[in-house]
Amino acid sequence: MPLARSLSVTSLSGLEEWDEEFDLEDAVLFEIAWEVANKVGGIYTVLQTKARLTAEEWGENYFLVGPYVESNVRTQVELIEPTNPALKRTIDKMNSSGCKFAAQSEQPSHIVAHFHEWLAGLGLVLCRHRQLSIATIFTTHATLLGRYLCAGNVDFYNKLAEFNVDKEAGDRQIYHRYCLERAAAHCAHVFTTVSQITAIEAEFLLKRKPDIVTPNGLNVKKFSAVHEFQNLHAQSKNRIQEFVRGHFYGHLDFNLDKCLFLFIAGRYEFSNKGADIFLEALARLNYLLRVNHSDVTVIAFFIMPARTNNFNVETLKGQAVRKQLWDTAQTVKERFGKKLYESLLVGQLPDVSKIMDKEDFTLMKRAIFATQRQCQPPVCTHNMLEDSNDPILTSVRRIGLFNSSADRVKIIFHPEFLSSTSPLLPMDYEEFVRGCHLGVFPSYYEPWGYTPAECTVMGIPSISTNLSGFGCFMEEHIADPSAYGIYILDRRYRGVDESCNQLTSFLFQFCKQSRRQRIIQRNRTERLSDLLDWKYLGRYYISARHMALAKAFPDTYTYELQEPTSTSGFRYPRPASVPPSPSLSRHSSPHHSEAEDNDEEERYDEDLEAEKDRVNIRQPYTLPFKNKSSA
Ligand code: G6P
Ligand code: 1S3
Repeated sequence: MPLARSLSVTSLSGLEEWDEEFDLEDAVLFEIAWEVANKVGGIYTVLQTKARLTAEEWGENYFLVGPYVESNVRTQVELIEPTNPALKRTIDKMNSSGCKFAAQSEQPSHIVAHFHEWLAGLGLVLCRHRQLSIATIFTTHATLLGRYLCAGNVDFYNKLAEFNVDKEAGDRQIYHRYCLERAAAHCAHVFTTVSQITAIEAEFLLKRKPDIVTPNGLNVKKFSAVHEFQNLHAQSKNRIQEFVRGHFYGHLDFNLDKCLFLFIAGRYEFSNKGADIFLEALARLNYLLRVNHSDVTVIAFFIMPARTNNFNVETLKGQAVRKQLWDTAQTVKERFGKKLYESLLVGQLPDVSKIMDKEDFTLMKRAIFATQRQCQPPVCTHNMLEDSNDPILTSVRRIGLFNSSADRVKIIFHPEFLSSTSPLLPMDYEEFVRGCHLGVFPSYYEPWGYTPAECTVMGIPSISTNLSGFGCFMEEHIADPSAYGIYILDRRYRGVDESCNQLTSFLFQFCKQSRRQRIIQRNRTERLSDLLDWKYLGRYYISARHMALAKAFPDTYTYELQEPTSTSGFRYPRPASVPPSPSLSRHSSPHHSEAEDNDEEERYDEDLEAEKDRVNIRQPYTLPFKNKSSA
């Protein structure tokens, strides 16, 4: 079915509006990436979360093309016959003669092909080389050279203009891949990156300035009641606490109710993702909490996959011991309840000194005996294949955080992505994040950074940096990010040691918050989620496609360049109950009463919602794009 749509078009700043009839008739959109139904990293999340919005616009003319991985196809793909006859013939032809992107022979009038990352870039280069009549877009989610240079010991951002890119790529033996990436960027009708910071990087390393920045969004799940996500936090936190009870059996000498759960998660790039400075800051935090006699205990989780040989025995034993204690308590409780019931039946109050007999005590003593432990609770939950060279474990050995009783900061390294079927910590990633108090992502190289964005939409505060696309985006859109639980670490203008001190200070301030302050802060964090919704951010992708169509088919489409600048868009003002002094703005005002705070926050919420509607943050959106025929 040809698609004809009428969209109401509004500029980002909300200043200009016009209605434009345009139709994509027989236009077809292909998005091609290695991570289509194939989870490797963040690109999978981009495609998976954006799919619904794109399908709403393109309907059955939207196709995702990715690698055929049998296990993924079985779990993530529903096999169907294409309804479009031209496409069916094309696929049949490809199947029978090997993979030739057969668009030449069966071409609908207007094709947009959007390629993600260098791995898919070859297709784009071939499309242009073979002069196919296709509008092409290339999005880079990180540059190859940027990633490699940052992982080494290089002052990357200050040296951007000076790198001899060919030599650097050659030295790292990635010249062929680098050439492919650069060729795709240059061949594309429209070149995009996921953030301003990566746009600058691309301009220097790939030698083309991106035409438009396409920030990453998420599918935001809105709850009708504000307290619902807070309840989810409490439920998930209980489950993490259960795990901690098992992991620290025999050493549970800290108050779980005063225990804060911090975490870092993602691809295991030790310094690019900032695990190095997080560990250093934890060591400093441990010192501060100890000298200040704090009753807070911090448990920092590292969820980064590494090569392992499954869970280690001590960790599994911890959960088994916990389970055994639980079962013992249930058995004694049942025996106790039965005796109590029988006593009441004959009209007597039980003799409390006799209600538990010798057998009960033996059961309990045996269970307690099982919690005796000679070793410290393990830092790592798995048997690591490269234990002695592992960067996290090497750092832990250096800073000496071995989960001892005296330490206020404990470390748990879980070198595998989380799963709800795990015998150890049976939670999926989303549940785990909801149960934590703070996500810590002090990345040095992070073109976007989905992890802090995911925290935000779940109402969990996070630390990111001004070298990450997400951190810069939030800095631009929020007047006082830390008041909303968005802590942005300065890694751009400070040395490593200074950044580490700043990170320590963020962590220490966070530990000093009361439960009430944390609850208020989570409410504020969650308010930011509209900003990260594809409903809002999808407009940049729409714009990129229109731009590409107009460049490839100038006789049919026109596109008036009106690039939206994020600064001209929506900006969250400082929350109501935060005092104006920046030095005090990290917490909600301690001198306000709870009732005053709540009233102010509610009034603020109403104003904020009205403002979001005024600048059209929630509406479907497209840019000035015309079909020549309808112009
Ligand atoms: C949510 C729940 C509260 C709970 C609180 C714990 O807000 O609705 O019932 O007390 O979480 O917060 P905390 O920051 O201490 O985990
Ligand atoms: C890249 O994945 P990464 O973790 O290697 O793409 C992601 C999606 O655009 C982005 O969020 C991340 O910063 C990049 O680094």
